[in-house]
Amino acid sequence: MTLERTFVAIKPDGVQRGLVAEIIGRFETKGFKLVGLKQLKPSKELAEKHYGVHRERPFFSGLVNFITSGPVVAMAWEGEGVIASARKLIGATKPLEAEPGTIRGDLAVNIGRNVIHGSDGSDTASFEINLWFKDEELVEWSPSDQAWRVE
Ligand code: 3AN
Repeated sequence: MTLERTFVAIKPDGVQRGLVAEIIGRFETKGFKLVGLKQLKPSKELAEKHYGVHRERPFFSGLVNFITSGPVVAMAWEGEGVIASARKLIGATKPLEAEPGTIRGDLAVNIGRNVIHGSDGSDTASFEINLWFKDEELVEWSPSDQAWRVE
């Protein structure tokens, strides 16, 4: 079994709409392990690094303004296959195309207000976890019921 970690962030719209518990619950009840969690108002520098691949896109400055506008709940989740699974739990970027049952499919309607971010691959997951968290903010622990999740 290869354990992976991924970065997930509840964006300001998700926090403002009171969806934090609902969203964390989706990952918790799936069986993934929370290894990092904090709420912050991201700096412009952090937001620009995080969305660096979109620097040339027309929505870039709006995206940076939005993500820096309010609280973001940043999380690192661990588990087998968690990077791809988190993307499935999150659903398609355009919420109207996201399947019912996914976070965006159930909780959002608009691409610019799609409530959540999840790393799209192993390189971005490591980059984003290192960008958002210091090493000492990530907690190594073993769920006491692990034997009931994974054989
Ligand atoms: P995802 O978050 O599903 O990986 P990306 O990486 O294509 O999607 O886009 C990053 C973020 O940029 C999206 N979550 C969305 O908030 C925003 N975004 C993408 N495309 C647009 C767009 N056409 N207009 C406004 N915001 C957009």
